[in-house]
Amino acid sequence: MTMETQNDFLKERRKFSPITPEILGDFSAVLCTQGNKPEVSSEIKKLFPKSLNQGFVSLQKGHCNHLYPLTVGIVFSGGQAPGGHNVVSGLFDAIKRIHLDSKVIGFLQGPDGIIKGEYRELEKQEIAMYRNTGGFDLIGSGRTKIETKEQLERAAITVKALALDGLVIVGGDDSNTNAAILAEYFLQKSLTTKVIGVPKTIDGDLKNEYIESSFGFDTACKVYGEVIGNIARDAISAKKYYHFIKLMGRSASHIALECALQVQPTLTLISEEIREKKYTLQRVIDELSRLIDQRAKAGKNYGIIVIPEGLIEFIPEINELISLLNQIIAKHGGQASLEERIEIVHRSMPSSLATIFASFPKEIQSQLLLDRDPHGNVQVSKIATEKLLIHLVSLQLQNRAKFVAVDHFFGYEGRCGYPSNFDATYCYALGVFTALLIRDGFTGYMSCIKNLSQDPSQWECFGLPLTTLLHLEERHGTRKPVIQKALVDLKGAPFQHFTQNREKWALEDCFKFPSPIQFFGPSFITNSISLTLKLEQK
Ligand code: FBP
Repeated sequence: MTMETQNDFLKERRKFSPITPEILGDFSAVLCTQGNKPEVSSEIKKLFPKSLNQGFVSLQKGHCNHLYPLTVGIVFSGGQAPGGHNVVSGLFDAIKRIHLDSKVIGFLQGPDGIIKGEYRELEKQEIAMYRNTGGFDLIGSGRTKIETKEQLERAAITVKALALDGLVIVGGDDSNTNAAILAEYFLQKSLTTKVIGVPKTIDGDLKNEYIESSFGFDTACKVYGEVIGNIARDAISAKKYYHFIKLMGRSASHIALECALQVQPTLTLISEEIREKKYTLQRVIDELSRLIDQRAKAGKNYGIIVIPEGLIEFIPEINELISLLNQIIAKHGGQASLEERIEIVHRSMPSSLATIFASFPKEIQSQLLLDRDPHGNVQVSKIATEKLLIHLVSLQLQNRAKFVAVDHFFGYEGRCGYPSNFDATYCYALGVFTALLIRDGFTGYMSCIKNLSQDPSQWECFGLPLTTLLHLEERHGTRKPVIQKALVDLKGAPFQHFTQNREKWALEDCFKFPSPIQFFGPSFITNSISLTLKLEQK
C-alpha cells in the first residue's frame, strides 16, 4: 500500500488498538499446556500416526524463559475474509515481544507461494499500513491445495531453506485439512517447523462444538445486512419491485440466515431446510408464487427475497443433476465446447433430469456446464440462481400478480470490507495466540478462541488438535481426510428464532435497516456481535 492509497478514514482506523484477552498480557508468565486427549477415529489414527499424541492446549500460568528469535511463515488460503491482516499484525507483534530479532515471512498468492518458494519478509512499516484493513492484499491468497507427494516435498524444501520455526495457514475447512497433512508430513520428515491453522471463512461453516465462529463472517454479514436493508427501504418506498438477492456462502446458509435475522426480509430460503423437507424446485417456485399472490391481494407488489448461494445443490433433484453433470464434465469436459457439452448432456441423461435441464434458460445451462473448481465442485457463485428463480416464478404467475423483479448477488462486496471491531479484535488475538503455540512447540493445531460473546478481555484461547476435526469422506473415488462443513442447525437457536417470526415477516413488512458498520461511537454499537453468535451463546 502506498501513501497515495491512504485516506483520512484509513489513517484513523489504523489507530484502533484491539483489546487482547487478559491471559495474553504477560508472555513470560504463561505457558501453552497440553491437557485431555480428544477422541480420534482409528482411520484417522492410521493416516496421522505422528500427530496422535496431541491433547487440547490451554494457556496456564507458568514461567517461560524463551531466549531465541522465531522465524514464522504465514499464508492466506482460499477466499478473502475481513480480518486477515490483523492475524498478521497480531502474530508480528507477538513474535517481536517474544524476541526482537524474530521475523514474519509472508508467502505470496496462497499455498503456491510455499510450493514455489515465493515469499518476502514483512517489515514493521508495511504491516503498520495494513492494520485493521480488509482484504488479503498484503501478500495475496490462492486456492491451491498442498496434497500431492511432490507438493509436500516442495513445501518441505521451502520451510527448511527458511529455517521456519512455524508455518501459519489461515484458511477454511480445506486449508486446515492441508495444515493437518503438512504438520504430519513435517513430523514424519523430522522437520522442526510447527504448523498452526487459523479458522477463516466468511461462509461461517467452519464451526463446531469447539470453534465458535470463523473470522470474517461477522463483517461480511454486516456489509450485506446494511445493503439488503437499504434495498428493503427502497422497496417499501417505491412499492414496485421484488428484489431477489443471492448471498455468498458456498454450501451452508449461515450468511443468509444471519442477514434474515438482521433485516427480516419478506422471505429467506434456507438450503438446509429445503433439503431436509425434500422440496423439489417446483415446490420452491410454488411457495414463492403463493406468497407473491397473497401479498398482491393485500396490494403489496414488492418484497425482498433472500437466496443462499448454495441453494440449488440442496434441492435433491438438482443435486442429482449436478452430480451427473460433474461426471460428464470430468469425462468429456476438458476438450468439449459448450455446445458439445449441452449435446452430450441431452444424450447421456435420464429423461427426467434432461427435462429439468432443458427447462432452464440457456444462460443457466451454460453456467451449470462451466469448468469445475480445483476440488471438482460446481462453482455455485457463478450460477445465477436468483435469475433462475425469477424466470420460473414469472412463468408460474402468468401475469396473475403484478410481478417485476430485480436480481442482485452480494458476495465479493463483503469479503474485503474493513473488519468490524469484532473481527479486528478476534483476528489480532488469534495471531497473538498462534505465536505462543509456536513458541511452546505445538504443531498440528488450530488456534482457537472461545467465549466470543463476552468482553474480549475474558476470551479464552486454546489449541485444538487438527486431527480432532477430521474424518474420511469419499472424494472423486478415493477416501480422503476432510473437515466437515458445518451446515445450519435446524434445531439451533438462530434458525428457531427465524422460524418463529418468518410468517409475520412475510406479510407485514417488518424490515429492519442495519447501519453501515460503525467504527467510532458507543461501544454497544461498535462492538456488537452477529445475531447468530448472540443467539447461539444466549
Ligand atoms: P472460503 O471458503 O475459501 O473462505 O471462500 C468462500 C467463498 O467466498 C464462497 O462464499 C464462494 O462460493 C467462494 O468463496 C467463491 O470463490 P472464488 O473467490 O474463487 O470466486
